[in-house]
Amino acid sequence: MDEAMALVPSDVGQRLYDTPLVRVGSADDPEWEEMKRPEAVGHLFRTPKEWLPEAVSVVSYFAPFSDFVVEGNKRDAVDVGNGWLYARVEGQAFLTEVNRFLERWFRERGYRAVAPYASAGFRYVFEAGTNAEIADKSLSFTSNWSERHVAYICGLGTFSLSKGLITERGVSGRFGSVVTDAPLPVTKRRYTGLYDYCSMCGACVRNCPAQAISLEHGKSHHLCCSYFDTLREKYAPRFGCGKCQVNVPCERRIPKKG
Ligand code: B12
Ligand code: SF4
Ligand code: SF4
Repeated sequence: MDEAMALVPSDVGQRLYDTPLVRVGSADDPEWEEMKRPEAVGHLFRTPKEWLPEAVSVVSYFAPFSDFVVEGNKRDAVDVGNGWLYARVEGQAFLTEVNRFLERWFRERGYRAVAPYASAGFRYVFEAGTNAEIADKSLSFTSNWSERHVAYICGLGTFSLSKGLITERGVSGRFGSVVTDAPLPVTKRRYTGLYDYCSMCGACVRNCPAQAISLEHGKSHHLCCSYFDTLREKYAPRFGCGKCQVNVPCERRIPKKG
């Protein structure tokens, strides 16, 4: 965090991320096609071979948020911590650079590589019909490269009630990935179920200021996103919330069940 970015002088020099977790998936994994099912990501999703026809491996990483980011977002039940705001905006810009660095790293060694989320071909839609570039106006809250679904296939972790992906280092953090034709050792998934790492404890339900999560119906992207819109003005040019990812048993680890 440098002086130009910092909201208050004491934030200068703070780190946003801890050491990442890295896992590798096979581009031939039959799970990629499953992502096109409407209940998974939907037909917008592009498999690794649709991003790079020669694809062999997918490298997916999780960058856990630092204490500065996580602890700062716990101080108030509603107000968003400075670190969390930086992590959403500058922290994501940093990961976009990491994704591009990974592309270059493979290319300089003679391999092909594409980082979909950092590429010009990445597409996402929030509320249905709001993205002019997406022909199917019925699609909502989806993308052509969902980093959590990619991480799930690559062995990084499982989904949860709050819809965040829980890794061995918890849910508080962000994901990135690169598709390459480099042959790499594939990680064995340590889970079989979509929600294996979630204890269904309900702490995220109680934390959510938008009442967007319930034990009965899971998480509503619509309520979460509408709440986000109310925060954009308050924190402009930044935004964020993430109260479902702090002060919860899955914050930094796989929670105990029972
Ligand atoms: C659109 C989007 C949003 C939207 C909608 C959320 C969403 N999940 O789609 C909004 C604006 C609400 C949002 C909010 C936030 N987001 Co967001 N967002 C994205 C984005 C750009 C695309 C997500 C996407 O493609 N979703 C696809 C849909 C289909 O996902 P889904 O509905 O959750 O999937 C369910 C179904 O697939 C279902 N399912 C049913 N049947 C089946 C069958 C199979 C086989 C499978 C696999 C699944 C499945 O299970 C899934 C989970 O329940 C990604 C970046 C990216 N490129 O991935 C970041 C991303 C998901 N966001 C992220 C973060 C951090 C946040 C916020 C914390 C923001 C903040 N800074 O405060 C909040 C958290 C909200 C929450 N509780 O999840 C992180 C996730 C971190 C994590 N640990 O999971 C991502 C990956 C960004 C990143 N670079 O890391 N986000
Ligand atoms: S707080 Fe509890 S219910 Fe919510 S995602 Fe984490 S483990 Fe699951
Ligand atoms: S990001 Fe905020 S509004 Fe969205 S589900 Fe999590 S706690 Fe609720």
